Amino acid sequence: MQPLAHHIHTHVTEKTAAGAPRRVAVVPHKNPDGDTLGAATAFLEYLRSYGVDATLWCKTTYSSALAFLPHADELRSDPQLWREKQFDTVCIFDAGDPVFAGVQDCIDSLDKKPFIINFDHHFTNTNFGNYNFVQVTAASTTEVLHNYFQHIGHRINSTTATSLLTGLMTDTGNFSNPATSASALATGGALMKAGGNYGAILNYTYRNKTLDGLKLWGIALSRLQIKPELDLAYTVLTRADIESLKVTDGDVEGVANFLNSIGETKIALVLKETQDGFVKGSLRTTHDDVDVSAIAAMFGGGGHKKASGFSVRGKLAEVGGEWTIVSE
Ligand SMILES: [Mn+2]
Repeated sequence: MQPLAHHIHTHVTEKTAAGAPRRVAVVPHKNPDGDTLGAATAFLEYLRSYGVDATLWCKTTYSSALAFLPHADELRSDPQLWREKQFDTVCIFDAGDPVFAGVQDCIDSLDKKPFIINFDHHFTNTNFGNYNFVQVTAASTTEVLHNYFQHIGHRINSTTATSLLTGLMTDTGNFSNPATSASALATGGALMKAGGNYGAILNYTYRNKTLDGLKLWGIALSRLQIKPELDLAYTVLTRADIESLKVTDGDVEGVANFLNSIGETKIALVLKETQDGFVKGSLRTTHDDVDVSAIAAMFGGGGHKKASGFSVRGKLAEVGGEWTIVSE
């Protein structure tokens, strides 16, 4: 058995000094995607099977596309719950650090510093936990968690398999983007065998486009520009675009992934205005000789070599037929 996995399993399942079960916060990162919420809900199911007092908590709620996930309806977002529950252990999924996860303030509000367990696959992870189960070659945090369950010999039920398969499918673009490794496919196969509901995941997370969502894609595609000197294809979405249609930020997410299928350039970029006065950039590449996390880092962002992002204060403006970011 892998020692670290064994230590984590022992920690979460053992009783506290007072003889009570541990009080564990299970935390997906804010604005949760399929990977972080899939991992967190799978971990919640695992903890419950050992009688652990586990609470699913996230700073923000999830999109309707993820409402099918088991336990998603139990998700709490009220910061005062941390004062009430006084968690002794905090498990964070798919986040490079607790600030990105959106729980640093909550951790600081506890009377006693909690024990932190960190499950992730981002190579920018700061190893912020007391235990860090971080595997940067994994396609998703749910693949990391699947490895963890294998190490401790935890048998996966169909509910857990659906949660884990969701993260694997959403982070690999249904096994199509460069994160799709042999082990990702093998893990996907194992999860389907364990009862993971591939069809339901596909219907909820992918075949879920609305008419207004597709119209937004139309706007994005009509503004598409190529910068040959930067090997870049880019487009922009303003608040006015997003607010003129009944769409959520989730509807915009797939545009960068879609632009990544352009063969003429190596880098895809989508700039979108956020509600709070920022411009968010989503960078993608399919090429091994390009590291888009380095580009994101120049703007204070981060992420993966092939998928990264950044946020800068400002808004989008069209100047002489070209879009730029201007400060307000
Ligand atoms: Mn992930």
